[in-house]
Amino acid sequence: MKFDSASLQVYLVIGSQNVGGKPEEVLRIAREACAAGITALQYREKDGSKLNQQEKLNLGKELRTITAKYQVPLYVDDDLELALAIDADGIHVGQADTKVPQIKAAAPQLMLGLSVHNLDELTKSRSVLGQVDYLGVGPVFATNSKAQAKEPIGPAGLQEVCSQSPLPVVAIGGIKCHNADQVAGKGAAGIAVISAITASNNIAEIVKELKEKQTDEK
Ligand code: 3NM
Repeated sequence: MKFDSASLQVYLVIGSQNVGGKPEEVLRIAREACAAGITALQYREKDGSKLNQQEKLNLGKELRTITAKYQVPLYVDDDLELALAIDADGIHVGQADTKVPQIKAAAPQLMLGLSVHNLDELTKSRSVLGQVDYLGVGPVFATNSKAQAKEPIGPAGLQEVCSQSPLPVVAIGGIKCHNADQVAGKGAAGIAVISAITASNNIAEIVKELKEKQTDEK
């Protein structure tokens, strides 16, 4: 699949650890969110995930089926083997994860996202940006969804990184309906969320609102 920055508009990140360890909840939310119009989905088993390899593989395959049905690009967080095994469209890595050149060499067909938290990390990543499709930048606001999240950079910090980034940016961290308008207009192509969607009782409505806020402010 060829990368399109429009796919960053409303990007759901999800793993069993975000929904009380229940794979069937991941699937329900993924189905509802895809039907509601999310533009990308990242399967992220981390931060206390209790699934074993086989369970991850099973869940990943089911997510592949759902996302394929809705033509939503599927990324896997920091697990190249799993990304290849479930035929994902892409992989997302952090600064401390497997390095970009190794991933690109092993799987040139995968789209590739890289997390960058500030200008310093952007500068340090310059040499590999030619191999990367988009940057994940955050946390913009405080978040409870990631273990050892860094200090929030705020909308101004986001704007600063976006202004220096040669690549499209998806903003992440603590973004909800009530603060999404502070993120819009700062140069990001879209927003990535966990809890705004996983904790919602009305996923269709939340996805619609998050999308509208993106479109309104640009
Ligand atoms: N990465 P929520 S923040 C997975 O800053 C992730 O790189 C972050 O979850 C980063 O939308 C984060 O619930 C968690 O705040 C986002």
